[in-house]
Amino acid sequence: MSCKSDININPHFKKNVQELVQTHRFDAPVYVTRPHIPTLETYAKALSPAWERQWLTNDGILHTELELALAARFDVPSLRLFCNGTVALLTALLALDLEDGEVITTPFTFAATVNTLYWRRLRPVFCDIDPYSCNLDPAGIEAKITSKTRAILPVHVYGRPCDVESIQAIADRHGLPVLYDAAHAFDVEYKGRSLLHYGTLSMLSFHATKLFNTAEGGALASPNAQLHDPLKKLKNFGIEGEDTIIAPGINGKMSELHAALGLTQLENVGEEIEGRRRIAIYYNERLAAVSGLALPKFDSDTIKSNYAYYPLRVDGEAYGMNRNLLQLHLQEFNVHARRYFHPLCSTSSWCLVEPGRLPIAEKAAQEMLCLPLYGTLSLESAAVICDIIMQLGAIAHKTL
Ligand code: T4K
Repeated sequence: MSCKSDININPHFKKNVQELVQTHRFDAPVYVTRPHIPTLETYAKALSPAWERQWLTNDGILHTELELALAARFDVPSLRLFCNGTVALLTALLALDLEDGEVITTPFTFAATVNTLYWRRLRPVFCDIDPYSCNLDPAGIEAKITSKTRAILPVHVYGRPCDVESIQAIADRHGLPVLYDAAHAFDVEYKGRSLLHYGTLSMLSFHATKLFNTAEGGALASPNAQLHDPLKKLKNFGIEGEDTIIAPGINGKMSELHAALGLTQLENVGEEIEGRRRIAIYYNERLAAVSGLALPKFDSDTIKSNYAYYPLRVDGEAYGMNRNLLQLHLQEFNVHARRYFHPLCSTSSWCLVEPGRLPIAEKAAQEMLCLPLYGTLSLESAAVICDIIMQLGAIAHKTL
């Protein structure tokens, strides 16, 4: 078979794709995700206690209610809300007094994970990832630990749990804190309890693109209450009472408008997960027979998944076209799949790693494509998306 980059100039391929576009193009864009939102009436009702009190932020009652409800949901002794996940992560670095050293982390994540290190003059030391989970591979961590290492910052990518036991064993041997980026891990359980029970602190993101969202928002959770009070002060400029500034804190507070949105979501986030599960299982059934596509696995004996993403892995040779071309062609059908996570964080100019040093992550960044997955995506739409993917592969094989 010829090189799949020939596809765009091959007239037979083009003609066949155009014919498929005629019959399978969506009228409205199908995005990688859509936020789970209440009706405006429901939202207004949830917000009304704040309106009545004319109290919009700074520890409002809706904020407190959401904070307590989430702590109870995950059964953790400490959970603090933030204005977004990035500021939560930054505040965690401050709370753990991490500055001017090295942090061992993964290159296969959203830019925010690694960018926060820059703000504390911490140098990311990248370890390669596990080829299946795409999470930091514990096997590579110990060799990277030096006298300058201050912490380990793993990410539960796509909500798939990291190898938390191995990571904790390494951290304990070296006396290092573990700060999890759990932006994708809302409601994920490992061995019967929330994943947030692992590590020193875990950050959640409640961005509009997340399973549970407050438009913008985030949280820090911990299996112990040691940092519960300091975090409250640090996210409020580091002030204590009216007379003392205890640390160079930040404005990381979540407003009542955001908390109200979160409270409405809590009531039916289970339905959102169920809606996503139906689509993810359907994708798995329909796409299983397509050569060159590696499909995600979900729930297992030890893991309760949250179906936050549907990461499809594309082997270009076997499928008929590579991931980038598949993404481009899907756009012709108004299907907007996303290359989470490309580019790797290790390609940023401020922490550049030579190509070839992180081979497993580099391959994943070339091959992963997240398909549309959200609770209101209909099975009919998912069926059309599967048809398109199957037929694009077949056309590539037939015409090249
Ligand atoms: N760590 C990790 C591992 C993360 O994934 C993230 C965030 C963070 C840390 C930082 O947490 P935050 O500070 O954000 O709380 C999005 C999000 O902006 C970002 O929050 C998220 N990760 C990342 C994975 O995805 P983009 O550039 O893909 O967003 P955007 O605007 O292209 O949205 C994607 C699609 O979602 C759109 O095509 C349509 C749909 N969408 C989006 C928005 C904002 C809607 O339907 N409605 C909306 O309101 O980054």
